[in-house]
Amino acid sequence: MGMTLASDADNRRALAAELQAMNFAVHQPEDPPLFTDAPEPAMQPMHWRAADIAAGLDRIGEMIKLEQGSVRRTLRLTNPGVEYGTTPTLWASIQYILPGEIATAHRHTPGALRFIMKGTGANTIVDGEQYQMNEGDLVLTPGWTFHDHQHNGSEPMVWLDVLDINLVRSMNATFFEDLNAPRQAVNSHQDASHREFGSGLMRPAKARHARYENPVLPYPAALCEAAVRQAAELDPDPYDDTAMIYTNPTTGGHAMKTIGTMLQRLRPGFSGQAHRHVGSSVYYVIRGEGRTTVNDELFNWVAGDFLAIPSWARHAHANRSSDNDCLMFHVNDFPALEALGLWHESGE
Ligand code: GTQ
Ligand code: FE2
Repeated sequence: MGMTLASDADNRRALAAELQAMNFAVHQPEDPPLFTDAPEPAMQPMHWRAADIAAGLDRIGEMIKLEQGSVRRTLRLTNPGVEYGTTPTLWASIQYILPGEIATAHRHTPGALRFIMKGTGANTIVDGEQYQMNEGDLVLTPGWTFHDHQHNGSEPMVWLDVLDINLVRSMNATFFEDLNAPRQAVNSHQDASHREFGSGLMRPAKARHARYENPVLPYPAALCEAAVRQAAELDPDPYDDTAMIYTNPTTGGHAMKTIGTMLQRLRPGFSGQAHRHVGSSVYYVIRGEGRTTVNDELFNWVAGDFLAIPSWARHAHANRSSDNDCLMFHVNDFPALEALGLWHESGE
């Protein structure tokens, strides 16, 4: 036959121009596949060293001033594969506050957490509840709560901030408001939410401070470390040894609905198996010396370092010491994935 049939590809190309004017499209031969067989994150595995963080903090301490309504003085952890923030969902930054300074009151719909890395003497106020922050504490700032921080100590204070800024941004749900005063008024009882709900095993017969989905704002270091120590007497998980999740004591679920938080201990000599799962993670090494392989990269880390692991990367953790344990604070976006029915994992 003399007639040549137009190929499907030719037809698709011809349609493209015609449909574009009406804001329609059909899949073109040169377009990437609609679906990948598995996640292919642009986010890269990362390692930030304690010494570099210390140098960066010195620089921002010298150069950046805190004023009413100014953005915080922070060192943000960046990634060459992520345009904005630390992972596709999260921002992790290290906040540096000097004696006498105030980080003034504001609120935003992205939720935030602080994990105190170094120092003493700063307090935060979250919707009127004041809390004196100490090393190893986790303090939550639920979305849309007013919060401000003041440092009354004598040495600089350092903490990790993690916010779900990228997740909230991708859903066009960002709101922000400055309070027209440096600090909020303080409630009569400090850490009232902790007093009512902080045991985790008992709850008040008549709750007075259950204002949020999760009523608890502070997770004091001593309590959380005791929980990990208690669980570490049991056999290790083959991948993570002892990993305890910070929970909402009223539901048993995650402390925050989008951001996951864990305290993880690797016993002396522990060498974990490799596995992979969806979700992006940031680790802060509280103590110890260990090794994490991510895909084909090897990261030897020490106390004060940070790591970031992309979704679906094969990874394994090990303690490099046979005498001392490792303790890590692990932040991730697992709760958001679980809530959306997207959790997926596989052992290797
Ligand atoms: O302390 O309120 O790292 O609003 C980024 C945004 C910290 C804070 C950050 C913030 C804060
Ligand atoms: Fe904030």
